[in-house]
Amino acid sequence: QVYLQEIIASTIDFLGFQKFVERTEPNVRTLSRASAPFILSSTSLTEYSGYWAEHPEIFVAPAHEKDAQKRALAVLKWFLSTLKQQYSSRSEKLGSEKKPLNPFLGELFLGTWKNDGEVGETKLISEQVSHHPPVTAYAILNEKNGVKLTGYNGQKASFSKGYISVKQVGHAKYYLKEFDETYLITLPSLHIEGLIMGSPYVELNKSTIITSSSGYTATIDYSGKGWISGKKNSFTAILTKTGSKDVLYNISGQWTDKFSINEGKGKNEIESYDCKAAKTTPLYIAPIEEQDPLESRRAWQKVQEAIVRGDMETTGTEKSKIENEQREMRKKEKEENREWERRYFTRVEEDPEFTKLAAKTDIITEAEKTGGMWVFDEAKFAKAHPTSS
Ligand code: HCR
Repeated sequence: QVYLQEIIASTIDFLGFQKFVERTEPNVRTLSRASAPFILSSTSLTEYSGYWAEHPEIFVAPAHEKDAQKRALAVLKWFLSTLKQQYSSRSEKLGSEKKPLNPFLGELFLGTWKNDGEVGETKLISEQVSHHPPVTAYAILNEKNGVKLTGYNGQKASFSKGYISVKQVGHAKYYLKEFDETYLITLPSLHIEGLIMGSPYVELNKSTIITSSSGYTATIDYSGKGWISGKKNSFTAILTKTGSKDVLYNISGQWTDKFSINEGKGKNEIESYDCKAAKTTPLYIAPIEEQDPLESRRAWQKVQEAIVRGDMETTGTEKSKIENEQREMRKKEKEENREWERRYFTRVEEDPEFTKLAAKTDIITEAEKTGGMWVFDEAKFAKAHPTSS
């Protein structure tokens, strides 16, 4: 019981839903500032943006596909290949899902995947663009292949009887320079399972839509244990021409295990993918002493070391130092009537590319506007990295 309360409380604390819970779940309130060591991760949420491209060769593969239909399939395959990293890598590495560090406004996580040959370098830029509500924006750039992924996401949680559901707010855009083609990707909802057994893990629900400016739409439907296949982390996906019901390809399997890609509606397999066998490329991150003070691992160093040691007192003290410093900064900005300048992203009222493609998806526009829409700002990037591009 205490374990469940601690997890719910910690998720509330993290996703900033104190007020809602104070009204609906008063027992949980007293715990909402506490965090038991067994659920804490030493990784900040800004690092999660890297999960989009841990297989850089799959990330850039669509750039080499001349046929538009096969290109749309390659984008779908890349997206599916990211799910295991995004939603189950903590459970695999740490034994269960953990609560990440809540990034401060302006926090950065920068890195590079250095691949040889055709793939080349892929840069990761992740920035916390909002603290209340928490929103992380990212850009992943592979100049050699002309591939760019940009996006942002926040989360909204709801609770009922120890069951945590998380809705993601935001979207991603995958861009191919050679074909001047954009794919708008919606983000799946998720819930936390295994709470009763004391080993929380993520299960995805509902669906993801990927719709392209070239006229293709992929729909991925998630189902967990006890659904059609009875296996956890299951999904079925179809690729069609946008607006058509004719299935060009269908894919089914488990996003943490194996899936098979079939032509048409039936079981005519043309490829299979083994999520467990696919090797990831390590992300190169500058040594701490060379990092900007706003870079995640430098800023959180003392907290992270304390979490790893299991030293909860130092964890609390060092966390409070960061939080107090941030509070002071926000106070000063308010007094001076200015806003924190985001380093790589800009808030916009409307993103025309998004508006055009979003009409074909189930993205709720109001939700998208929570805290603004964030776009990668090429001019800011060029200023910060004069030698790239
Ligand atoms: C919900 C979650 C924080 C947000 C994490 C997101 C949605 C962040 C964006 C990434 O691209 C994908 C992603 C993957 C994670 O699965 C998801 C996290 C899972 C748990 C965490 C809660 C805030 C922590 C709950 C407390 C634990 C102990 C269960």
